[in-house]
Amino acid sequence: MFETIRYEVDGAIAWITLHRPERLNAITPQMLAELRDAFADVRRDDRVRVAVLTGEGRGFCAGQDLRMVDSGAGEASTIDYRKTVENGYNPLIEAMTSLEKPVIAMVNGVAAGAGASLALACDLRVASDQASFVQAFVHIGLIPDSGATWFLPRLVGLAKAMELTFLGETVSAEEAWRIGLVNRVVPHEQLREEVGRLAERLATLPTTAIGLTKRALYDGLHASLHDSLQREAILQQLAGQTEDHREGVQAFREKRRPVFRGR
Ligand code: LHQ
Repeated sequence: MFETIRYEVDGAIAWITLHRPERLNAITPQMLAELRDAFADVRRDDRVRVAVLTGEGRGFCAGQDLRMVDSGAGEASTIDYRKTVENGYNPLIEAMTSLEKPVIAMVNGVAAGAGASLALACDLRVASDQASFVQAFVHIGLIPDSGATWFLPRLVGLAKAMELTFLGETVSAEEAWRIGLVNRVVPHEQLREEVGRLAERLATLPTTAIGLTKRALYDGLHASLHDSLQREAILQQLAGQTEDHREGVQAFREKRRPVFRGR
């Protein structure tokens, strides 16, 4: 049913693959709509406890498809950028960050422009040693969008965020790891296996507690300590009512490994 992405559920893991390899998975309006639908499926499907976002071929995602940006020589583009961002990209970024299940970016190759933003909107980033990141916006006279101005300074600090966005230089996977842009770098041939292992591990953890932790961390980024303490109390009440919490405590008492079912 999807044309520009692949969506496969394997056990508790949803694999979402950007699928326009000949264009380094550059983003079209159709791809944005399909990604929004895919993340809605992840949200709805109780079997799914982890999502992985990756790209087909040698790129992760090259950002907005620039062949669709019609800017005749010397003229301003006819696209309504505000609408494209507000109705196309922003709901996707919000769907990913408000999803109360962990999302891993499996960064298999170059992530540029809004393609890098998609990786930033995931909760964890595992990069191939062949991956790279480019804040490409400046090269075409645009500003970073799809959350990049929010995520970048929080991940790498303001000074580095300014440098990356002003200069638009390519950041290698190793450098991305050094500055805190990615969680792990693995040899390219082992990427799928490593991410699969990480996803499987996350899928055996108490999904509700992880989802609520994600919510608390995101909300906490723009809250006072007082508000965060209050939010923790409210969310802890929710986590404390889950079967997984009961199972965790029981397993501790019985000195065995817990079996979390995500309920
Ligand atoms: C592409 C693209 C691409 C189409 C490579 N589009 N074909 C923008 C506008 C409107 C509103 C909302 O927000 C946005 C947000 C944005 O995302 S702006 C930023 C858009 N992205 C870029 O500026 C990145 C453009 N691409 C590149 O700089 C390079 O291609 C990178 C650094 C990604 C990769 O470089 P290489 O590894 O050297 O590959 P390549 O350049 O040879 O690309 C391979 C093919 O993919 C090539 O096609 P061809 O037919 O010549 O083989 C490229 O034209 C195509 N491609 N990016 N964004």
